[in-house]
Amino acid sequence: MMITSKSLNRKSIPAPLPSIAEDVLEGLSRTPKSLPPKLLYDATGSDLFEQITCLPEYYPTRTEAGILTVHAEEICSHLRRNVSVSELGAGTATKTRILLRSLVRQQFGVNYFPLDVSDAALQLAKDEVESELSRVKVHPQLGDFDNLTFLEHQSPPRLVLYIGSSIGNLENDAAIALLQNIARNLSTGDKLLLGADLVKDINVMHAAYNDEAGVTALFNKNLLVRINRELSGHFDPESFCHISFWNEAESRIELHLESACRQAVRIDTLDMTFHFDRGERIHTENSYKYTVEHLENLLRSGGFQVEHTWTDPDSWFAVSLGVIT
Ligand code: AVJ
Repeated sequence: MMITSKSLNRKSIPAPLPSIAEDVLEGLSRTPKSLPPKLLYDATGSDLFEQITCLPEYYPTRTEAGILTVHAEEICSHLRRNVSVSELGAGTATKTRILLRSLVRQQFGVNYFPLDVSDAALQLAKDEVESELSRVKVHPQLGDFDNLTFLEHQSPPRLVLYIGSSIGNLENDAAIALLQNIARNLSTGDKLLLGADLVKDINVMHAAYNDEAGVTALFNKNLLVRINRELSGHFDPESFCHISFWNEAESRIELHLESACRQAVRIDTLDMTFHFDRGERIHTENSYKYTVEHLENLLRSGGFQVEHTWTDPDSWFAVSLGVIT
């Protein structure tokens, strides 16, 4: 049977998350080929990303963690008592614990709602947060950012965390739309803490996505391994090269998988064969880099008023707090 976009309609799939079939079919049918970055984060991909965050070249995680550590008390002083904390794309919530530690010092208890597409990452987040911080109750939310109504169901005041420069995966319009969607599910006085990577020396940015150990290459190629497993695909990951470079005009790092030869790849579940020229690429991820001004404007376009922005001494990363007025 030929699987069409229509027969893959979300509502007809009884799985807890939509199948990746529709995204893969659409992305590989396009010219140039592309796949949505959220597909990088299956259990293996989330684990590989955790490894990336520990690489010597990958500065964003430790730079942001530094900002949160230095300014935790000050950030928490902007929050009201009994705040409900949720996090978009929480992963294993390692950095979040820095904030939660300060928060429980000022509060009786905290409800924490981490949202992620990886069940494995959520389980780890719950175990690690609850074993360290007995006054934090973790309520894992499995899903992507399409449905943010869980925010509305929390008791106000609310704090939404969208840190780690995950917003950098999104083009400007999509980033604004997401912030507006967050804002729609919040009310006056609720806040958003947004972390984003800043434009800096090109060599520093380049090295972060072309690490010596090759973990980023594995992370990128895992997308093909995932398609093989979940959609009975026949990709040979070895016949694709990890490519990553700075796109100055777009102010972003791009990740691609480049076919090392002319080849045809069948994906059984889609009943499709995709053709690749030698050197043809699949665009797998963008990682936008911002100026503080751009980041604050993004928050404003999303419907938030900027309360404060914190950066590290080198201005490599920024964490900005917005409020709904
Ligand atoms: C999780 C999107 C913030 O853009 O730096 C890291 C993803 N990709 N190395 C980033 C990523 C390759 C990461 N974000």
